[in-house]
Amino acid sequence: MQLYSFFRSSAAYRVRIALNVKGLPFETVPIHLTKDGGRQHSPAFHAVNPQERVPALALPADVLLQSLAIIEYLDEVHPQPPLLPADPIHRAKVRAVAQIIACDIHPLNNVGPLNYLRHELKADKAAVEAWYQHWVVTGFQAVEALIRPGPYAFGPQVTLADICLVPQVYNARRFKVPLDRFPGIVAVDAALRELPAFDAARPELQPDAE
Ligand SMILES: N[C@@H](CCC(=O)N[C@@H](CS)C(=O)NCC(=O)O)C(=O)O
Repeated sequence: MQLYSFFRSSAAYRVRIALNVKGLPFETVPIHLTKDGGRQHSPAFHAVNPQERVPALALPADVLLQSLAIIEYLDEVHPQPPLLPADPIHRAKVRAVAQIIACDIHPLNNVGPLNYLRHELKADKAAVEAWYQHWVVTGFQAVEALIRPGPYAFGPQVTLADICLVPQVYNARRFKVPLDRFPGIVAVDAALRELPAFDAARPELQPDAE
């Protein structure tokens, strides 16, 4: 498998973690999101992903898009270890936390919207940072209330919620969002980053890291 990735992309970071948790080898194909106006917009990558975003996972005969869809595919085809609990109520709770991060926090703080704030709406650096922090804090308030640390977000098994949480905490730290109000999230993040599958996926260790 080939993973079209950018070292700092939190959506690609999720898929790297999932591949590592499943023990699946993959080759990284770096797509730089800012050089040359963003290489995700190149014709070559457009042919891979018409949405012009990473991640994309190339299988021998197909390409999968969208981190959550890719991770659920991996979980269906390689069920061990499972990334969702067996109980339907517990599955829904894990998916809810994953979706707060992937569908509610991340899209507002993504490359495209931040560039729109900077270039179209002429927001200065302080305003962009305030926007970024606001949406992380709002989302993390919900995540903090919903997780049940022990040691991971929903107990001793790594789930989809954990896979979404660590990259979002990484991003929050990068943008200097104060995390002291979220002791549960901080503890879960620290416990997860001890795991080799999470450690190997971190941005600094990727072949395209800067
Ligand atoms: N919902 C998508 C988000 C993918 C996404 O937006 N990726 C960002 C990097 S984290 C990207 O490629 N942005 C490029 C751009 O907006 O031009 C997923 O979960 O895969």
